[in-house]
Amino acid sequence: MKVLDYILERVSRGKVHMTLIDPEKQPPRAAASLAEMACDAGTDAIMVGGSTGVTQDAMDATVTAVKASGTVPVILFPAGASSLSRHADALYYMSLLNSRSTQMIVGEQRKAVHAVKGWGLETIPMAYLIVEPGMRAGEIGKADPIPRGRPDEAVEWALTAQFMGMRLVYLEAGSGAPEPAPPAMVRAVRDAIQIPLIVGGGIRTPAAASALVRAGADILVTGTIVEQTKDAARLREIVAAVKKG
Ligand code: 1GP
Repeated sequence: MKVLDYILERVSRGKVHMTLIDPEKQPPRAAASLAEMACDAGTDAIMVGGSTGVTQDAMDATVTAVKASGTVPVILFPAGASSLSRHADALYYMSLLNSRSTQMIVGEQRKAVHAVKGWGLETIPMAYLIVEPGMRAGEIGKADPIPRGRPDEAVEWALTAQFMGMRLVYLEAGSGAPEPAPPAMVRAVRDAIQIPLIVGGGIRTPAAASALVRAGADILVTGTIVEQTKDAARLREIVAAVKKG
């Protein structure tokens, strides 16, 4: 089964949780333990990536370790063409639509084509939209972040993505953001588009997770909470809040 079909099937049955693991934050063996913990907690997929210069070797080592200890698909979430791995199950072929840099919209994507084609890696077209504050992802991506009080702007970007054929839309407040994307923005986007909506960045509590899924997010992504606390109970509570919808 293709990973996109797996995601769409899960989304059709309920809310979905994904865990982000950044290869820069810990060695591969520790990443494997995090993946195991996340799978035990009920996460539906592991995303591997980070905002800053992860080398292909680091990606390969982490993806291989995570695949060996996890039980769910491993999807690349790369900052650019130099941080890919042939060992993943799929690659989010992301375009940072609200970047000021063509490199982040189509340039890195163009650089990646030969490796991706050669490896036969599944590509999942995804629009990546940075919402204030955006954190490192916003800086590295040279984004003009969507203001938190402008759900209408988020709707315009998300519809642009859908009309261009993207299969997923990701509203990203940035890893470690003080607060996630506003639920009112999530609701406005959910009401406007027909494709699944991913929300990530700054989700640390079951209450925040509940508010976002109730606002209409189909998929929630958490990273920092697992990496920093390694708290399996906290992660289980967040996944449970997501699944409860
Ligand atoms: C970042 O949305 C993800 O791309 C995860 O963010 O690390 O804040 O959970 P956190």
